[in-house]
Amino acid sequence: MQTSVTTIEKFISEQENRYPDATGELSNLLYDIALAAKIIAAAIRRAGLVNILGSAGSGNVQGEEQQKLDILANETMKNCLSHTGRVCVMCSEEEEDIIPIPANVDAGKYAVLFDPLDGSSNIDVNSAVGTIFSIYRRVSLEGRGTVEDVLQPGCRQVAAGYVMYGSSTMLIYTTGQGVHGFTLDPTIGEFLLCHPRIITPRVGRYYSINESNFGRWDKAVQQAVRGFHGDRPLEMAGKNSRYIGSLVADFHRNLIAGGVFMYPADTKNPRGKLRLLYEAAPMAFIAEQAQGSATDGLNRILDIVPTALHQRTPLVIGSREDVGYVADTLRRLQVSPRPTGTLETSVL
Ligand code: P6P
Repeated sequence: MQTSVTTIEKFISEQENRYPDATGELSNLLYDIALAAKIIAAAIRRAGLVNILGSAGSGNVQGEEQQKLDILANETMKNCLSHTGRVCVMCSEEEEDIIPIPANVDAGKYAVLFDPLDGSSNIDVNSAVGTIFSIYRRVSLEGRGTVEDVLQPGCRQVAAGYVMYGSSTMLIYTTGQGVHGFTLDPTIGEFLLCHPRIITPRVGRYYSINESNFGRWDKAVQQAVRGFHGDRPLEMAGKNSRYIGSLVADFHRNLIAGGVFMYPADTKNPRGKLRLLYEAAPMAFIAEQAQGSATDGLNRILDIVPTALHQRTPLVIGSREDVGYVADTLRRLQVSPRPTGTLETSVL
């Protein structure tokens, strides 16, 4: 019987003990998110069963269940975070405005942003989906949190992570001291350490991009992707293509095996499709902590100063040399970088 298992609580506590001035609030906040992940995972594991049960009833039960799962994940994150006294404000992909803390609860020192269930359209085909979270220290001085506590550049994150509901449920996070992975053991309801200090390979095996958008990309982007096809082997060896259409799943595979994920701007999404605050920025923090990198094609994601809650950005993220190759290709083809968020044309 293996007895050297390390639970996420034990691991976070050991990490915290390295900082004498740590109050334990951030650790407890991470436990709160781990609890939310367990609740969401249990609901997702039953989604198929609901579908089977639902077949005796209305045909659209699964559809309602899909929407319910988005809402359930959002409500679960809010319920696990809002009454703790550790959070001053939240922001969710599912809600237009910032989410205030209940009036009868002390506002804490952290702002938490999340995409509660990213890629949820994949649930009905049993593909991996995920929860993505990002944590900042508040900048407002007291009272209820404000939008300024949320609109911070990614370089100010104090923690970020994601939960992947795949063949197993994994929680990956960083607090700036490396990237660490945990797998949920459903028999005991604990996240157990499985991937301490993840380092992503310098050059990846995979490239992940929705090639059906090829005709809508800028010429420079098309050139960069052709490089991943292997048409300029002296510059970049060809890679295997893998694309699930779920950011957490595509990112996680590349993080472990090495690879680059791209969601460029295109004529349909002139600022890109993915959201800066609760998709690109937390994943960028993780990528950089795993010795990878993340840009909008040219500019470091973590340096972008957000101006809107649901602001979108082009994204190139993963193995450092692959991300650098894309930027070099765009520069070589003289794609002029514009201040992020003001792209008129699909630069990337
Ligand atoms: P497309 C899922 O809807 C999502 O937001 C990300 O998880 C994923 O990377 C992307 O959209 C997929 O977009 O246009 O390729 O289907």
